[in-house]
Amino acid sequence: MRIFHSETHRRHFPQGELNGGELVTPFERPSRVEYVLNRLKDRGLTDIVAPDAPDRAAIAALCDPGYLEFLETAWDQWVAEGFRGEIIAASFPVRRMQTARPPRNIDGKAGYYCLAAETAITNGTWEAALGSAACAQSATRAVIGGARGAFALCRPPGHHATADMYGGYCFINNAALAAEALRAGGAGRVAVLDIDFHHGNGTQDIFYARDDVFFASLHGAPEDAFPYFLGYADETGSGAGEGATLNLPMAPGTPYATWSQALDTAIAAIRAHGAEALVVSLGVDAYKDDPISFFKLDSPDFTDAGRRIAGLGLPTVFCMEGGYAIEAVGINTVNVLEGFEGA
Ligand code: 6XA
Ligand code: ZN
Repeated sequence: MRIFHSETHRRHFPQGELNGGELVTPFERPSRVEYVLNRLKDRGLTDIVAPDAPDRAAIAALCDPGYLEFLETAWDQWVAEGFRGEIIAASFPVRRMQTARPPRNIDGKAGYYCLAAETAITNGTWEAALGSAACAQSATRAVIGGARGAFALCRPPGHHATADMYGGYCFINNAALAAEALRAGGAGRVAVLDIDFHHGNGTQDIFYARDDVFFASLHGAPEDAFPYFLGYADETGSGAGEGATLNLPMAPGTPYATWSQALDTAIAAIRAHGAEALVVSLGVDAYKDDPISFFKLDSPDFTDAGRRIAGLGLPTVFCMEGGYAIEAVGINTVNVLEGFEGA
């Protein structure tokens, strides 16, 4: 399997994440990638290459122009304003406020374009997000070119990012870029299968009213888990997209026996939808020892999940999302890929 990895991810390394009222070292940190790379190499998956330059036009087609301009210029504006810390949004356009008027002030603008305050922006965040997007784009190109599967080792991740908001460690929605590129590459219908512990609110939002991109997500129930405000089972799509969103929220303590049934449900729905290509939002934070999640998957379960996904028989782009049990992140990620390859 061809693997795409950009060194640029290192440029995004905020020092602080707002967690439980403290500023802690972010769970989403550069070393995650090293663990995945080391495990890939240990297992003989050594076809690891740098992506092509990002396709900026495709990113512009996916995202709101004001949002992209914000991401690209935020750090310089923040520094020019005289702020000394990292960009952490603190004011948001919530219920009964103005949601269509981005402020001029950079502190206000950050809140306008942010959906969750744990995620800091620093010098280099934009470049890292572009490099991450480039990995997804190059992996998709490989699949369009005939590969059965390709792995984009995306960092920062993407599935919480909407067309105009960052948060949950995400800035550009890599899985959505991949899905759009697969469509443009000739697939009539595409599916995004999100197995990260957290609901892929950004991906759902981007495709909610469309029937050409099916979205299925297995995740911690919104009553109990980030991102809290989306991912209920009764969100099924709107307009032409009615029926093309499938949410499978699960309770704290969910074991693989239950999770794998949900996976089979998602797989059956993807088959029924007639998808010709697949994007997997590959987070491994459903792992039992993940520090910020509450499912109980063990490492061999990820191999089994990869095998089941391969059963769809679809050309597949894997995009890295979350997973924070640092040493197990490499094992669990590569287990999914090996399960897929071996099937
Ligand atoms: C914020 C938790 C963000 C979780 C991000 C993630 N308290 N998403 O892993 O998949
Ligand atoms: Zn996650």
